[in-house]
Amino acid sequence: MKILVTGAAGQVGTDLLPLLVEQGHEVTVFDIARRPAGCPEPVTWVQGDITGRPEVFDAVKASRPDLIYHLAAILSARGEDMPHVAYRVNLDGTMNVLEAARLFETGQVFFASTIAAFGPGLPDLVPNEISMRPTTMYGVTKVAGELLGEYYARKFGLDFRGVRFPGLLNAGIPGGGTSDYALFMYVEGLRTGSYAAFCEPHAMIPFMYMPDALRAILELAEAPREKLTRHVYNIASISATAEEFADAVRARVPGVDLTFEPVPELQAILDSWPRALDDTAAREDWGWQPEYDLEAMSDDLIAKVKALLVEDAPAPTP
Ligand code: AKB
Repeated sequence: MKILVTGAAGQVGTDLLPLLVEQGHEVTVFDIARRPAGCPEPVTWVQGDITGRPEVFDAVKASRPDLIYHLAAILSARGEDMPHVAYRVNLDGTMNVLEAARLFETGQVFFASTIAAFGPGLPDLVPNEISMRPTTMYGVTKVAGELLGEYYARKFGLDFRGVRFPGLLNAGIPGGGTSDYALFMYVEGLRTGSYAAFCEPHAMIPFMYMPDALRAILELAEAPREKLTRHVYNIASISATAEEFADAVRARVPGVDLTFEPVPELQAILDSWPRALDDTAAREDWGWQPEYDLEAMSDDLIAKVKALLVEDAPAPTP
């Protein structure tokens, strides 16, 4: 397939690209960032701004993708620092992608939605369909993105699909998310031996290990359309408190010093998000099944972060 990935230099895209290349797809990237050193060779990298309609149209026109993975976004914490930029990147960017897909007849658009599309006051286990009244600019733009995609599906027959990602953990460095405290416990814990999390120990939101998230993306894209009863799905795997994450790291990294220095604005964002998602619809419609719980993820992630730290270590002087 011909695939275009927007925002491919981000946390999800960085791990998705090698998988797509390995599967033999012809991959084009559209990202504001320059091509990074480790980008797989066959990928065509177009540096551009998702808010610039002509640039997006040109990239889609030139690459004529069968499928667009639309990952470009400003995440929650950064979005609160610059709400106008978040609005433009997340909402105008999504509109540009949908319109390009319509004009140049892209078969399918995958949309990265999020737990942040939900707002406060919901049940502990949040179902796929429920009132969505987020309180962050990131959440507002993601709900609007879901609705725009559904509009394009209804009005123009676009095959629009998406998942609501929990906080994601992988060995890379995330950028601007409020869920990042969990990953920093692993990365900073291993790198420097200590980390002070910006949340309360009892903070609890849904999380997922990146290999599960990537499988969800690929499996949903491949699912037969007639099996899908909606466009956007909750997916879930790990729901643990920040203290439980800290304990999982402490059990594996002797002597690590993990503490909590809550930042009220960030804790308020976490408090506005679901504690856990009900992913029954994804399980029933396309067989979604996570593989990693907190323990399995911690074992695997710690090994991966350690390997990266060895790779990045300065070469010993002769
Ligand atoms: C964030 O923290 O903003 C993201 C998300 C939960 O979508 N990781």
